[in-house]
Amino acid sequence: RDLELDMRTAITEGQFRLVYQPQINLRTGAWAGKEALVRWEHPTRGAILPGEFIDIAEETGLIIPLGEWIIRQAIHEAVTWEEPHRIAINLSPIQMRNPNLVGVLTSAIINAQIDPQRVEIEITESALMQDSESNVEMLHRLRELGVRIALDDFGTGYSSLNYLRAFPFDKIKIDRCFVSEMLDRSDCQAIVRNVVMLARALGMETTAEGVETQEQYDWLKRHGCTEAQGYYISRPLESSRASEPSRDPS
Ligand code: G
Ligand code: G
Ligand code: MN
Ligand code: NA
Repeated sequence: RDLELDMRTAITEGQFRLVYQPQINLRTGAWAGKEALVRWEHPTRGAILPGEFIDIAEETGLIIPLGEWIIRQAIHEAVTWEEPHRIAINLSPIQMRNPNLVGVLTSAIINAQIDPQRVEIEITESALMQDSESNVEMLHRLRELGVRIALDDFGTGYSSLNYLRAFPFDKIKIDRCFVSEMLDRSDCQAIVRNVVMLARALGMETTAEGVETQEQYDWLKRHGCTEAQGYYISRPLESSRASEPSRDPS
């Protein structure tokens, strides 16, 4: 609970920063976008990963001011990059229920003069599970701004297929747990292959998460997955390095 108190001052004291993990286009080998991942540089505890503080931020409501800072910062940094890659921003389910969300995104986009098509919102299945009707309505309002919408951690929630019917996502992110085992387990491989086919049939792109080896990369490319993200392509980078020229790892 000490973390909660510390978090309240951390935003104003500038202790949060964003790192960016590249997503590569598997057809062209060029970087297509980057996912913003928040980091907390705690004055005495050192680096704290989101796994340790996002839950607390959600329980205490601090995710609202933190989430606003993340949206503004990610868009602000993305326009400084040499190449106009997409910027993917994770949204917590709590943020989805904040009526201010559309206003925050709109003003960030207008202030930075970024093409809204460069902005991609990542939401998880759990965001849709809770109070799904108003969340789907929020997704439509976000779509009206011109931003892209990705379904994150696909396959780890409940009744996933229903969400695909409820909203036309631009992209499905295939969860790391399937990708990391797909070459060793035929069940995981069948799931990845069929999610890619299903997405394509629905006119959605796919990003495989947690790609760590060339074998996984090649398999995904061969099977028509659109994009890949993971340590094999690149670890998350500082913003200043996130604008380095794209390169095909293979
Ligand atoms: O950055 P890391 O690889 O440790 O991320 C761990 C988890 O924290 C992931 O599930 C990721 O989606 C989440 N996370 C990282 N950055 C953000 C963020 O900016 N906002 C939200 N809501 N979640 C984030
Ligand atoms: O839930 P989400 O997909 O947003 O989480 C992203 C998290 O996954 C981040 O914490 C990031 O550091 C981590 N990550 C990114 N690429 C890899 C990878 O190739 N392998 C593993 N084990 N973790 C990864
Ligand atoms: Mn994500
Ligand atoms: Na994910």
